[in-house]
Amino acid sequence: MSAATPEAIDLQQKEREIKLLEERLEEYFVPKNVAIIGPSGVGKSSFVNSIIASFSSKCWRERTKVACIGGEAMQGTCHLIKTAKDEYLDSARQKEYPYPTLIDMNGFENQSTADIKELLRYILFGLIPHEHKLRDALKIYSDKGLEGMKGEYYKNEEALKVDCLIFVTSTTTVLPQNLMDAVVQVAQKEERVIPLFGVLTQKDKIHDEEAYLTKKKDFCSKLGLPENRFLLCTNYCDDYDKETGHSRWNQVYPALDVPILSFMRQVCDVGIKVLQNHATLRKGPSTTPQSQQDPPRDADLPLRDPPPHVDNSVINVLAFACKGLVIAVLLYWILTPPFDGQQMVDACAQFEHKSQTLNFSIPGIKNLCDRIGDITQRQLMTPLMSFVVVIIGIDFVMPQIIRMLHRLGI
Ligand SMILES: Nc1nc2c(ncn2[C@@H]2O[C@H](COP(=O)(O)OP(=O)(O)O)[C@@H](O)[C@H]2O)c(=O)[nH]1
Ligand SMILES: [Mg+2]
Repeated sequence: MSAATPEAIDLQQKEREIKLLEERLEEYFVPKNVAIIGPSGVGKSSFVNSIIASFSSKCWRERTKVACIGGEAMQGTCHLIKTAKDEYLDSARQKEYPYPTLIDMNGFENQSTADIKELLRYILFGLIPHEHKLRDALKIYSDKGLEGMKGEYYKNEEALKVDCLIFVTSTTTVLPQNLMDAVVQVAQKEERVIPLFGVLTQKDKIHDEEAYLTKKKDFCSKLGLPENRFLLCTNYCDDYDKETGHSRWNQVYPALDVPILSFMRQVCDVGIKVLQNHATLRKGPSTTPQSQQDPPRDADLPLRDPPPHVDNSVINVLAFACKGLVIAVLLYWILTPPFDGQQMVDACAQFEHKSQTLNFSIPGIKNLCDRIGDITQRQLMTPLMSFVVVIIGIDFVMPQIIRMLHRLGI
């Protein structure tokens, strides 16, 4: 047997990693909202694209815009961009798994000011919608303060409530201590505690191993990251294409994918979850007075009454019950005979009595009267209800069966 090429081994490793990731994803149904934060130019958008490429077996594709170094676009568009699994996955089989929704954020610099922290708070609670310009939110804060922010965003659904936050910076830049401070405070020290991960990009640019190790140590200790929550990686980028002499447009690079995939397996683990997830930013008293000038410790900001927690499975059962009720009422109405069943029963009783006393029989009417129970509505109830239960049961079970077949690759 001929020896496998290094590329083949890498591809096999990648497939193994995807399988391991999917085994983790099998443990729950709703995709996690994973947000990426860090200062501009460190490779956040490249990292989002690299995660997506690592999930793919075809080729890298641009899903979120990468800035070009030195160009005007370097400042980025500063939007919050959500990319859900249905937009980025290639195969129907993979779409059956709750691959994460990735949230790319441009516009944060190395600051830990009150406005940055408040914006971050709104983002983490999912109140800033897809494609919203983060600089607009900061302008609202500077023009109208917290009341302005509340007026603008409290009405939004908590649609993008963040389940996991990845702080990205690069091996080539100075650690953004202020932004790291802000993230630790808002994501880790308030009521709702969000799991934090850290990524250092531009592994390909490390020349001084010792300086890198010092940076990694500082980065991990500042963010409180254990080894399993840290990743050093090279992203899909022009530099890597040049190094390999290939183009990412036409392929994936398993050597870049494998570390990213095993990191994402940690990020997507069902056990890594938000503490006090029910907490909400909405309702209750304003945080305005102190925060406008000398902000209090953010941990002290009052978090408001939690909304009633409604379990999705309860909603599902209620929806099925309503559907069952509607079908039952419709069928009852359709199948009700167009005559009064009781009159028919009485007529048959009289016929029975007369035919016995006068000793005669009319076979057609006798047959009809023998089967009277079948055509009056009361007797229809049992088959009717069984029918409804079977229909609803199929509704409930079919999606699970289809999902299982997809997973088996059928
Ligand atoms: N050499 C190298 N360049 C990278 C890497 N990641 C990103 N870049 C480059 O860094 C620049 C900024 O990347 P971008 O993803 O837009 O950064 P963002 O502003 O944080 O979203 C782009 O030119 C990327 O090609 C990497 O791992 N290695
Ligand atoms: Mg970007």
